[in-house]
Amino acid sequence: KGQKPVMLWFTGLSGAGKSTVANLVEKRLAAMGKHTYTLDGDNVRHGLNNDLGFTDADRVENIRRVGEVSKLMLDAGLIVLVSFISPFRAERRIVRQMVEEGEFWEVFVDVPLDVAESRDVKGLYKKARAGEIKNFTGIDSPYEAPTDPEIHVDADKLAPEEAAELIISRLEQAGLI
Ligand code: GGZ
Repeated sequence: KGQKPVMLWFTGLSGAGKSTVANLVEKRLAAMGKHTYTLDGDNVRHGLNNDLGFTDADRVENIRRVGEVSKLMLDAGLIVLVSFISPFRAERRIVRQMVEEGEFWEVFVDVPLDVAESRDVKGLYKKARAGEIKNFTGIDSPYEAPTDPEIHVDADKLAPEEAAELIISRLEQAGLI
């Protein structure tokens, strides 16, 4: 039945579950025979963006480059899953404006800061609180929550599988897959 290209732009705090949900969505899409690519810190910050850190300016540049690469992948016809904190509203808006109407879906993976911090899967919040990591999102660097996301995942209440299911069904409803 084919597919239409779309950018699924996952945004949210460290530890919110962005990559977990994005990976589950990608698995589901692959099983349906759809062509996808996932961009995240693991495959971008160690390569293309290994010159960038976590100052505001570096995060802006990180997102700008990721947006440009995602757009190329969109042009290639892929469903692109993009998973970065992308903390600044203005940067997310710039990426939205780089593509056609309806091709940018903001997916807000929403957990309260105290929940992300209490999970602290990688121990990064603890380090940030101790001052061992500077400019940590939610601690001493801002996170600007989406005001009007295409999909709002209440990741505090939904299991990752349920979140993935929600996203897949919304893509089906929109006729993109
Ligand atoms: C936030 C940091 C920081 C600081 C390292 N602030 O949970 P993780 O570990 O695996 O994901 C976080 C990742 C964030 O990188 P992004 O490229 O998504 O950020 S942005 O979109 O803002 O450019 C975290 C780790 O890198 N990390 N230092 N100071 N997250």
